Amino acid sequence: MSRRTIQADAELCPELLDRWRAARRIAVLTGAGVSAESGIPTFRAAQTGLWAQHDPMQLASPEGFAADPTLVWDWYAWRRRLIAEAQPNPGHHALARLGEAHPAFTLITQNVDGLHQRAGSRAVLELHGNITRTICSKTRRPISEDWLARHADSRPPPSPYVADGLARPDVVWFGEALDAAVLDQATRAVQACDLMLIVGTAGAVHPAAGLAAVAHSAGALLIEINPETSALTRLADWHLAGPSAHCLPRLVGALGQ
Ligand code: BJW
Repeated sequence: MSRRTIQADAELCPELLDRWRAARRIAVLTGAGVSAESGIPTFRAAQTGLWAQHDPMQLASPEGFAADPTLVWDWYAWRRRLIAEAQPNPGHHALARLGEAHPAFTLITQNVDGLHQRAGSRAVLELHGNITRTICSKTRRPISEDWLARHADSRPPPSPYVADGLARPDVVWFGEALDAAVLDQATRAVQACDLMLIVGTAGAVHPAAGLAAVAHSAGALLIEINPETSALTRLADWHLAGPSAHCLPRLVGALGQ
């Protein structure tokens, strides 16, 4: 249980806004819920989540890719198309405004869709990579769009670098390590922040979810935005119980940003 729950349309209490205005360093952790209102399915929603329809270990693990690379490539190609057609929503735009307005602001995302950047956020720490980039499965070197277009009849295309390599999305699958430099920057940001905003994540996947506990242990105020409770709600000082495309613009507007 968070210490206080505020329903989506209830008045934002002055204490929360005062604490926010007093914050010197802000860190934000976002998850799939932020992009839900852009039409991108989340992972763990009971009926519509990606993992309700597909086995995560088949589609988002090195073992799954080795077993059936075409299945995995086609699934990511479908998601890339969905993301290319999507637009950032008012939640993404509100976070971009917040980042502009605040001198010490770090946006950490688990999302691979690039919608924060398309909304104008800069220096986004992408913990789980980015679906629009493609790498070699063996060397992890980047593969160009030109190479992919020239080998579009292979699913997946071969690697330009090694004979036994294949093209794969530059995302972090289960059992794979996150980029050490990105995780280190994120960890330092949450250790140093005095306010952490956690938006649209179930808090089920580590080490990303553990960042909330790091901020909590360091004494930061935690505010969660999520229509449901999550594994992180018990750490939150405030839980704004509503969709992020509604709550984020409201909060940022109330702060005059
Ligand atoms: C709304 C909303 C609206 C809806 N507004 N909100 C410690 C404990 C236990 C296990 C582990 C541990 N440490 C590591 C592990 C293992 C594993 C793990 O965490 N397993 C758990 C699931 C049990 N972690 C890993 O394997 C990680 N790697 C690792 O630890 O490596 C160690 C290593 C070191 C050295 C060498 C080698 C290895 C890697 C994890 C990678 C996760 N990858 C994925 C796929 C990315 C690519 C892709 O997109 O296909 O990342 S899985 C998936 O989950 C994706 C997401 O980023 C991630 C988190 O999901 P998220 O964002 O929370 O989404 P949902 O759907 O779960 O939740 C959505 C939320 O939004 C809900 O709460 C809704 O209510 C809410 N919502 N509408 C606001 N409108």
